[in-house]
Amino acid sequence: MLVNELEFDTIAAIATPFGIGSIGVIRISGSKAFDIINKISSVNIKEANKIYHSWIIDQNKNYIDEVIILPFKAPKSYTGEDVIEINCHGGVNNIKNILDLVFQFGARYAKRGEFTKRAFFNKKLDLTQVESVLDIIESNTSSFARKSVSNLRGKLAIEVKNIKSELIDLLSKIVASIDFPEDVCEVDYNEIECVLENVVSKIDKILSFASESNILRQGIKVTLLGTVNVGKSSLFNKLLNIQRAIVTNIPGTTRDIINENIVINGLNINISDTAGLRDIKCVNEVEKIGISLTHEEVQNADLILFVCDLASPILDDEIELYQKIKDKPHIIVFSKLDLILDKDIDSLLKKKLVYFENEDKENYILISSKTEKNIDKLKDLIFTKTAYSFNSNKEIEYITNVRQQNCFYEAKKSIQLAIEGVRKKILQDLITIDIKGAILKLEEITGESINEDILSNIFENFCIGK
Ligand SMILES: Nc1nc2c(ncn2[C@@H]2O[C@H](COP(=O)(O)OP(=O)(O)OP(=O)(O)O)[C@@H](O)[C@H]2O)c(=O)[nH]1
Ligand SMILES: [Mg+2]
Repeated sequence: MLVNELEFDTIAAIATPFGIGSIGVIRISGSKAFDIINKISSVNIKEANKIYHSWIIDQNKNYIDEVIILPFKAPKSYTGEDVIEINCHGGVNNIKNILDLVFQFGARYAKRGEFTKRAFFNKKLDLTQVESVLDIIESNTSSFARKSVSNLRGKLAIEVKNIKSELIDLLSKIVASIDFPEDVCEVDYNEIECVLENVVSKIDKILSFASESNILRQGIKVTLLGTVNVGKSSLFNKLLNIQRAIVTNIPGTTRDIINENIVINGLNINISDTAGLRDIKCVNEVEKIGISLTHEEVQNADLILFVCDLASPILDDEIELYQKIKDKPHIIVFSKLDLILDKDIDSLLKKKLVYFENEDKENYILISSKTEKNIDKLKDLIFTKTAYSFNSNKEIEYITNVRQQNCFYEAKKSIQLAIEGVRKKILQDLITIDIKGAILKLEEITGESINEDILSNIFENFCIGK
């Protein structure tokens, strides 16, 4: 399989988004890249790392576009092959005209992630770097993009290699003593345990940033919940700063779940507005469906904003609903503050809080979507609440994804088995089996040993042209 993968043909694709823009970049990679460009360029392209100003010309000597051409020679390119980048004028049809010519002269359309796949097979990038490329492209927040760059620079891969080389050194010592018992004495069990413990603590350090990594990558799911007409959609619109959801004084306005993303202090928050909950007997079929969707949405929420109208008397439905969600992470949002006279706020709040088991100050807030009072404070509260395991001041040293984390957990499991063996002083030959198991799992992280299904899975997430 690997051999076939290495017999690459020449591929091409647009590397910039397909649409209207001042510049579009077409990338060609493979052994025919220079041949192809020289068949369609007004200037002869031969030297690498030079910038050529040229025209693209078709077989009938028609001028197609004025371009800048950047040639790279293997192995000094992104893919490790000969690469030509054509900077042309943006615009779907112009790019298509040039790409058609490139295809006519022998390139084929690149598949998803194929350029990066070639970079991986040509050892220009290891698998952690490949995954960081995807993270950088797809990051929802600038903080995640910035953090992902550390892995593109090889931060995770270098640490994995360090850990692996400690295990390989240990393994070689043990194997040498087994193979040449007369010449090499048996490795001291204490020494083996010491190396293995050290490896576990290094893996633990990487894994200690796992939940922060996951939060940075996926963001947090926040759901607005409450009875009808309490002001959920009004608050949703204020948090987004756009009129996204319909707001009326008719109870049961919202039916479908509406999802949008906002960024608070560098954290990606996926916020959803839901149908207000009320007695299902009083509502029509459409609202019934909306209500059942709300229940599902609450199950998946990382944080619930329980909206309660401060200006209206508390409802039985509200008390019942609160009992259902009180053990999940939540904030009680008392809405419509502008409708209450300042002098009445404290006593009203006191009365309402009784129904909410007199929750602590940090679990509730009073807001007005109309005057925007405390909307920014609510955003801060959402951040501190959702960031219970995420401290933006904590320097996240290692960014990992779930695949990498699973490999680390598996590697750690094998080493712990080896440590148990060491403590029982079992034959050192048997201990090597678990050490080898851990090494294989570490190699899976960097892609030195990996199965084809996992690889395909990773590259299928890429876009065409990357
Ligand atoms: N004065 C005042 N009125 C508000 C405020 N927030 C919402 N309202 C009004 O309350 C009514 C209901 O608001 P919505 O935001 O649609 O309430 P909802 O909870 O989404 O309602 P459903 O979708 O029916 O469940 C509308 O008439 C809003 O203008 C507020 O902060 N102050
Ligand atoms: Mg609504």
